[in-house]
Amino acid sequence: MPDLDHNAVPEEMLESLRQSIIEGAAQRAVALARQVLEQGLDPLSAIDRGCMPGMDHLGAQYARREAFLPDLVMAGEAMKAVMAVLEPEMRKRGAVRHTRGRVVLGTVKGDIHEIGKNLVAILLSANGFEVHDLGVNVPAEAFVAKAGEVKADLVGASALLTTTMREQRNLVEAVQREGLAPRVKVMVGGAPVTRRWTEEIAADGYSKDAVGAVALAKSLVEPGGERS
Ligand code: B12
Repeated sequence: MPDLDHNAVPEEMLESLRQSIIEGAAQRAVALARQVLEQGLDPLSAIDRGCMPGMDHLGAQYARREAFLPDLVMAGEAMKAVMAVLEPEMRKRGAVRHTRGRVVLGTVKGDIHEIGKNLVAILLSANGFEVHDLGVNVPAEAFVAKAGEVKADLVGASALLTTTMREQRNLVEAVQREGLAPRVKVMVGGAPVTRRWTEEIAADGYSKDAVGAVALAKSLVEPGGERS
């Protein structure tokens, strides 16, 4: 039997794991994640070297219009399935996953549109953020209470109706009133939301899509991150 380079086996598997995330093949990704663990690779490396590069690659493809919304959704679901395997293993080994930041997310009061918000949640968690999704029809006070409870870095509010956008203003004001600002940043989104509206209500940033939301979140939590 030829000598095997011990690193070559996991590396090859990691490449397949990356590929399965890009393709949104959840079952294959889960099987590969299990194999990688069996090979002795630690779960953190599986995430950093297998899953994240896959998500980054797809994000770049999306920006170049070489991948589309359903691709992102499927990759996000595959990532979620893999995390369900890796996270318990990390806890068992006492490994602490580096969190890019804690985000409290929801659709504002009076609004039940959730598809875009869910996509933002999936991509943020897939990219290393700890997401606390409060669902839909969320009053400003609930965002603020949760942000305090989990020591959030970011609050993200989605609004799809011109009539509910004003709840985003209420949220910005509540965050300021409760003394969470400027440590806790507010990002807003949803089809009717514009940069102009973001500036008018003094939110910290907005993005027109979920990939942009990830970039925005990174820039807001990283030291020296730009306020957009
Ligand atoms: C699906 C849909 C529904 C579904 C929602 C199902 C669900 N579970 O979410 C149902 C049928 C329930 C619904 C109900 C209503 N809807 Co509706 N709905 C839509 C529709 C067709 C698509 C929305 C959608 O999911 N888009 C796809 C996602 C992926 O895009 P997105 O939400 O914009 O999210 C992206 C970005 O905006 C951004 N983003 C989103 N959130 C966030 C948050 C942050 C923090 C960041 C950074 C980024 C970000 O990233 C996302 C991903 O890329 C839109 C039309 C449209 N084209 O937008 C109308 C639309 C939003 N609805 C509309 C209306 C009027 C209603 C109703 C009032 C209808 C009625 N008379 O009952 C009710 C409102 C109920 C309520 N109280 O909320 C209007 C709003 C008009 C206006 N200007 O206010 C629209 C524009 C349709 C229209 N042209 O008239 N709706």
